[in-house]
Formats: sequence, C-alpha cells, structure tokens
Amino acid sequence: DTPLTLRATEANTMASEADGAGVPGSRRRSAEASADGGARVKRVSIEGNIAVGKSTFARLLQSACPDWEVMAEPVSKWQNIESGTSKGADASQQTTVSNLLQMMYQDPQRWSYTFQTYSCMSRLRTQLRPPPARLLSSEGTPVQVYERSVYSDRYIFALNMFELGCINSTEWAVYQDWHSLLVEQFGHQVELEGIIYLTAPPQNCMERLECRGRSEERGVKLDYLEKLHVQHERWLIEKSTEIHFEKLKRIPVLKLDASVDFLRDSEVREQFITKVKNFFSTL
Ligand code: UDP
Ligand code: D5M
Ligand code: MG
Repeated sequence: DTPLTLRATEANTMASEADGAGVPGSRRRSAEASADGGARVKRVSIEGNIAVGKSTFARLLQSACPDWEVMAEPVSKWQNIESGTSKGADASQQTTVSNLLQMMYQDPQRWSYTFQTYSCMSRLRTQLRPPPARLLSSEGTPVQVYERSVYSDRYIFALNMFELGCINSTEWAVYQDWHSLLVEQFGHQVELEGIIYLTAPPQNCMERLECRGRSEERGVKLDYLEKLHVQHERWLIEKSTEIHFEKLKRIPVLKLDASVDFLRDSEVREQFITKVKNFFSTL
C-alpha cells in the first residue's frame, strides 16, 4: 500500500476514460484574438474532488452554451509522456511512453513532486492560451472555463501530498517558490474571475470513481478522497488555507451540490445552468 492507493499492478487501459472526450467546439485559435478583446473574457475554473463530475459538468456547460470555451483537464497527457530512449544517433527516433499518473499512484514518495511539476506546467499552458475569435465576437459574456487550475494544483494536491509526507519539506519549499514566481510573472493571464465548486460526499465520489474505472485509480482509497474533500472545504468554504495571491483570496465561489445525478436528471441540469449563467453575469 501507499499513502494514496493500494498498489495497482495492471497495465493502463483507457476504456472508460471520460476526460476531454466529446467536448464539442473548436479549439482553434485566431490571430484576431487581440489583447484588448481578451480582457473582456471571464475566466472560471471548475474545482472539486476526484470523480465528483467535473468533466461531465464541463461537457454539459459546453453543450449548453457554445459561446463559452470549456477546457478539460489534460489527463491523457499525464498518462502518455514520450521520452527518447537512447543517446545514439541511430536510435534517436526511439521513444518510450510513460504513464506519470500511474507512477504517481504506485510510488507517491518518488513521483509526487515530478507529477506536480508536470501537472502545473500543463495547466499553465492551457490557462495561457488566448481566447478564440468566436468568443470575442460573441454578444453575451464570453467565458473560458477550465477543469481545475494552477491553484488547485497547489492548494489541494501539492499541499495534500506535503501533508501526507509524499513531498518532503525541501521539495515543498522549492515547489512553492517556483509556483509563486510563475503565477506572479504571468499575472492577469492566469488569474481567474470565479470558481465553480462541485461538491459531493467523498463516498459518492468513490462510487463514481469505481464506476468510471480509470485503471490508474484502482487503488485509490476513500481516506484519500476524504482528505481531498477537507482540502477543498478549507480552501473554498472555510477560507482557512493560506493563500499567496491577493485576487484569489477574494474570488467569488459558486458551490453546486453534485451529489444529485445531474447527468441523468434534466431538471437539475437546467437549475445548474441557470445558476452558472447568473454567476457569470455577476463576475
Ligand atoms: N457521473 C454520474 N452522474 C453525474 C456526474 C458524473 O454518473 O451526475 C459519473 C460519470 O459518468 C463518470 C463518473 O461519474 O463515470 C466521474 O465523472 P467525471 O469523469 O465527470 O468526474 P471528474 O473526475 O472529472 O470530476
Ligand atoms: O482528475 C484526474 C486525475 O488526476 C485524478 O486521479 C486526480 C489526479 N490529479 C489531478 N491533478 C493532480 C495533482 N495536481 N496532483 C495529484 N493528482 C492530481 P479528475 O478529478 O478525475 O478529473
Ligand atoms: Mg475530469
């Protein structure tokens, strides 16, 4: 066992992977997306525990309003990291593919810090992408919606890894130093105007996680989801997490009860969309 999981030994399969699949709408960027136009665009993240329903909710938002741009978490990137295998010129084409998500769950002491560097980098890349032209020409409030953010990386996962002892105090100090530097340097380009917090009891998330059947998560225990739940509550509801960015301390949070099956209940879906539209209009 590891602090995060029971040891998962089976090979990675992506049979029931939901992330990123089916999010409609073009992601093509346009040179027309001017800096001025970009300033109109509101930026919001969807936060919540593992398997609470963020990707499902993201797809729902994208189909409810094609004028919003919804970006799924790049889980498949973390599952497929390509690297060269040889220093020799002839073999330079050879690559191996490693699954960093699986490595982190199997050996968190060894791989948590590396995972945090890569997940933060990939989120930063997503949050730095300029809005597409169609968003700038939309009549309503143009919104970019991200599944999680560089902030949940730090104030949920990295912090939790540190508290569990999977990241040591030196790694934690180094992590916090470069995270602050990057976020400060990129300034308003990575700032969010609001957060949608999907919440459900950890037991519900556990059931959804099992139902989704992502192989890397096979050993995830309820205890881990409970810890992540507490981190979310501290950050977004109790506001007791120490935050290092001024705007983030005052960010508006829309809390939605995702314990109801919004995937199958159209009435709940409609209520969620209405709440989200009202929330966006206040940002
Ligand atoms: N799910 C569900 N009802 C809901 C929301 C989600 O049955 O109202 C299922 C969904 O089909 C998936 C699992 O819960 O099998 C996890 O959802 P998702 O991948 O969206 O969660 P995330 O990890 O992105 O928060
Ligand atoms: O999150 C995707 C999966 O990736 C899930 O197993 C949690 C894990 N994840 C995401 N971000 C992090 C960070 N920063 N550290 C550790 N683990 C992380 P899902 O909620 O299923 O969409
Ligand atoms: Mg997801």
